[in-house]
Amino acid sequence: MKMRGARILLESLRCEGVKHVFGYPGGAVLHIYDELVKHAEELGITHYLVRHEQASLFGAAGYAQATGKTGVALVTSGPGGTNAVTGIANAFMDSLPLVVFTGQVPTHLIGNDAFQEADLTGITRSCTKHNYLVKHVEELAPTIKEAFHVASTGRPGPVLVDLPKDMTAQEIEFSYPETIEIRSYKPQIFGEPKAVRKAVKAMIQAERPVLYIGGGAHAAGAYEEVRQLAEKLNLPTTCTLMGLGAFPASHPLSLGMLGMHGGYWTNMAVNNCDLLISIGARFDDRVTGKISEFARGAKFIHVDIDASCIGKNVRCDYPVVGDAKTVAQQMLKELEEQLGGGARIAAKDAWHEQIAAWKKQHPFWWKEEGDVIKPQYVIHELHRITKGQAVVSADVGQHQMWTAQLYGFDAPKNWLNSGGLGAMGYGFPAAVGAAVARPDDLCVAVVGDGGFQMVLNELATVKQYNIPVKILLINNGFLGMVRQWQEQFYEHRYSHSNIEVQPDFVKLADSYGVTAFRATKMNEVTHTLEKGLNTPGPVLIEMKVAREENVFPIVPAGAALKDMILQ
Ligand SMILES: Cc1ncc(C[n+]2csc(CCOP(=O)(O)OP(=O)(O)O)c2C)c(N)n1
Repeated sequence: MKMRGARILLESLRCEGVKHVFGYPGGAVLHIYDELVKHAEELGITHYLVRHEQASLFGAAGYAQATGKTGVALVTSGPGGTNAVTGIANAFMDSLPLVVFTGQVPTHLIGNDAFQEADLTGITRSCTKHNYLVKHVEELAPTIKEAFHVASTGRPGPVLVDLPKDMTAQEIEFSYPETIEIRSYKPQIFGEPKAVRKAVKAMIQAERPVLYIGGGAHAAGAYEEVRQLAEKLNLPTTCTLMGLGAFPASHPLSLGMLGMHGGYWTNMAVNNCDLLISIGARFDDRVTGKISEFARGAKFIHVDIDASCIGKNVRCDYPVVGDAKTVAQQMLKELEEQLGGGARIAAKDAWHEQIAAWKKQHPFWWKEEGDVIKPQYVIHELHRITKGQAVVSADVGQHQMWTAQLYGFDAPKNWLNSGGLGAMGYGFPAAVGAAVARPDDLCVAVVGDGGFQMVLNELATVKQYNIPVKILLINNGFLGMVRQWQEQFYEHRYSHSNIEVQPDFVKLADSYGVTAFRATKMNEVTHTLEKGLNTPGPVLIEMKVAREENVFPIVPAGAALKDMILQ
């Protein structure tokens, strides 16, 4: 059957199993929106109208983080596309599978400085895994097929498809390709057996190993394999900010998060290990601190599906290119073989005792001070009340780090945040995406008053669709993380980080028709949280917290992990 391009796009989404799209209309995508209103229901696609294009990307990213499926965003040309760039860059940094459709001026006007023209493929070249400008309607369906394939395979990432308006108007016979073959794109799934063998030998012999898990374990779904490796080899296991939840926080072998705001015991373990086994992590500077001092006495195993990651930041003794789940399976098999051949796993009792002693010496802590609400206590209570089972989406700042340190993620895909780009404004719209994807789960957005003010217009979105996100606003009246750095590293000079001038958030939520509660004293925290979390529909829960609380430990920028400041 002949269809215009706009309908072909929607039919292609149906073929890809897409059920949810986050978007914002405009002139260049009007044909698509017209087909949406006519056919969305029969195609089983629900479109969520956000209130700023950035939120469509963050919504799609939250959807992807909470499910592992590809998130889809649709925005118009020019400003629609440029407003989406932060969200695209975020997905690129955090390796999230997204397909982003942008409108473009008609092909004959491209390069004419036409109304709402922006070179979106040019602008996003360095922050997409791949991008396409569709110039012939015959290419539309195959391009979409390819876009979904590229976004979700190998190291996932955002793929942009730029759609000139005439491409969505022209008619052609629709057929969707069943398979796709890209000659130059063949992600390596299996690790090279010799490399796996060498790595496993080192793992068996190590006396002070640490297993270091990153977001790649989520992307590959390597949960069971990672757990088995840790248990069989008795490996203390740490997760990056992006890896949290890939290994259960309550597991006896769990060390929690490492890096700039990692636990003292975790960073000490990494610093003193003799073998660091990295699976799906990229040795980000927030993890390593001063690179020349990072785990100096250790050998490194680095498993990554992206060969370009290996050796990029740290030297690597045992590189293994491959999918985290597949390589971990290969490692388990190899382990059995080497043990069957007489190899003996090195004893590690002294190592575990040492780590336990470090933990006892400096656990996470905070000081209670009268009535004033301590933000750490709020996160502690959130964990207790939700039994650690909520989907928690954080924004960026101090509250993000306290949540990462204290929520204790046991299950995968329950922790969403902007790790690589650190984009304020992520937490709330990402929680919207998660709540759309997982309607049966409690979704909480933990946000600061700075980041929330970047996206609070999305209160209209959650009201319009009755999306039951619980927004937990940790309000300290400061751009808290900036203020902390100014206090610690700029002699208390609080330059433009005070944001006490702000709306009455409870009244503001109320004006959107969103239920809101506020606590101002420690003894109000628990029941305010319980009331908010148990109220159906979208809810704002504001906690007026201590204004100048700091996140500890902190490794100063550029310092070695061992030089973390503890209080
Ligand atoms: C879009 C963007 N702009 C600026 C920053 C730099 N930045 C990092 S944390 C932070 C403060 C966040 O303040 P708030 O949202 O109130 O959270 P808090 O740190 O107080 O918990 C800022 C400005 C950023 N990460 N993202």
